[in-house]
Amino acid sequence: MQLSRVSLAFAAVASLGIATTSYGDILAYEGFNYQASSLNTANGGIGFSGAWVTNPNVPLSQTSLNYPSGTNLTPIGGSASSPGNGIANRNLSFTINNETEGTYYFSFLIQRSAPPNITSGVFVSGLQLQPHPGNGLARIDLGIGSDGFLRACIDGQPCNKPNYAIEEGVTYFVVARLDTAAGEDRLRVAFFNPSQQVPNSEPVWEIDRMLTLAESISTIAIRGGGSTAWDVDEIRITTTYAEATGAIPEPASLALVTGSALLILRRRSR
Ligand SMILES: [Ca+2]
Repeated sequence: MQLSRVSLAFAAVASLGIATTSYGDILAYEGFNYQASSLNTANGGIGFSGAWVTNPNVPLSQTSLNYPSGTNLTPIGGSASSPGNGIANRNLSFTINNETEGTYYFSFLIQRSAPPNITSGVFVSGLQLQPHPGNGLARIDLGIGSDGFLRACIDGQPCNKPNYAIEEGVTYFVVARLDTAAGEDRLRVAFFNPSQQVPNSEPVWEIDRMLTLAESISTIAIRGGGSTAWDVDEIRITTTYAEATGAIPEPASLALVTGSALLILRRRSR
């Protein structure tokens, strides 16, 4: 009897917490929910202006990559492969102005599907955030080096990387936070392997660097090169950490309500 009372109280607290929490806005989402076999001219998702333009072809799989276990997000549709030594661009329907104060989150799934290849130097393949299709100015690269390491790079500046290479055939969840401001901007990145719990509050970021982005961000790109074969899925751009990761926010009021509920239960049990 007492147990069911406790369960009901927590169910009520949980539903209250969710019902009163704002999750902010998803600015863009691409889950690769397409029947076609290639990405060129695909025009789904939200937050985009126009379709994907790929050069060369980007093969689509009908199977999604998976989030780390316990992540409160569900992939849809399939996933995309890397475009060989090419690029796939898609314009956003909004612009991130790097000279105005703002906070943005980016998340996506990435998996390396071939051994490292460093015969031609380290080339970074991955998701690019850039001002114009293909010109590479003020570009942020989040992805995989041809040496097999995860990397976060800013165009023309040294890359940052965690001190481990990513395993072939293992999907990693990449979460990034970009704070824009007049003058210097700040980029933070964390990588989660399939068994790592994505925390409900912001993680200890593995990469945290200041940078100066000269232009706005209005395009995303899937960039291939250096013979690094990889897959990408579930691209999100949001204004909150919760929307980017599926984390359940913990509003201050929830702690208060939980405390009150426990107090009531203690009184009843006496
Ligand atoms: Ca998907």
